[in-house]
Amino acid sequence: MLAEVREGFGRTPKELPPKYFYDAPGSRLFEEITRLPEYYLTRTELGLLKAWIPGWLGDWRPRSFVELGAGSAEKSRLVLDAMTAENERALYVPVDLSEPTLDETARRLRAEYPGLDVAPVVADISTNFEFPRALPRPVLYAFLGSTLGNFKRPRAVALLSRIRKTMRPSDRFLLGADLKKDVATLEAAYNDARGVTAAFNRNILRVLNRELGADFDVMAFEHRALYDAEAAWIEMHLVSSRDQEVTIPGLGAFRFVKGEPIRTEISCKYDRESVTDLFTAAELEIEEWKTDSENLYALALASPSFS
Ligand code: AVJ
Repeated sequence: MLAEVREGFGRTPKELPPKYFYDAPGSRLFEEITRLPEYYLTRTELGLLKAWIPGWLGDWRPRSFVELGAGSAEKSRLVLDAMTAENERALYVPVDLSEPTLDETARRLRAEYPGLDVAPVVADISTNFEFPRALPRPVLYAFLGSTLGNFKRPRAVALLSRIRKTMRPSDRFLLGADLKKDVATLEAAYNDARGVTAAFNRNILRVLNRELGADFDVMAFEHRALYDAEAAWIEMHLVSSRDQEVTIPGLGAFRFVKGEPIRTEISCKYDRESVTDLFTAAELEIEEWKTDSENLYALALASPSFS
């Protein structure tokens, strides 16, 4: 963590990796975000999963489900229901950064689904983590919630390629992707009226204070979220509300001038063309592309391409 913060704070503007949002309070704040009226992503994705998963998994019966960034696995139940519908045994491999979250998820799901084997993997998917290979086939890999959007193109392609390398012809990859749309709708989703996203954003400074002994004055940074239409991503910033100095033990002192931002997150927005571009670079091809009636969000189901 210290090395990553050193690297991010060496840039202009300063940056922090978004994975550090999700300590226990941060994960609770994120859950709260998913229920906000402005944050259409989670409920729209859930609607799409409800509409399409039973049909997709009825014709093609996966025996393993590997989910990246599984978290509390709420949306995963739709897939698990379909996999265990005919009393078949199934294997669920939730992959997440947070061991306590995974333990809790595994405990609950084992109690709820008697036919399900749960084999959680604690891993940071943004690094060179190796996907498990010896799994009952076919395998459904999924990366939901539009979390791929936290990665710029090279790292998104690298992650997809690592998944692709473990895929056999009968395996599939399911992606949830937030779509490009009008700026007002996008910015409102990251600037909610109740200020939950602001609290979520600032929480990353509390994480640095606790984990690294830094001395951020958390309330001296303002939340900001802006859509960059050219890059097609939302950027979240924490903007220094005055000239100030922050000390991070092991890294030294950092000066902030009034108005200076720390970029804490990018959240890429997609269309069918940009998803196809990422998939093609990773040797994946779209088999199904489904959007909601308002074109807010998409599910893409992909197979390995052999060209
Ligand atoms: C979990 C990364 C998909 O980018 O929409 C929510 C995180 N940040 N509100 C997103 C988030 C601010 C979320 N992802």
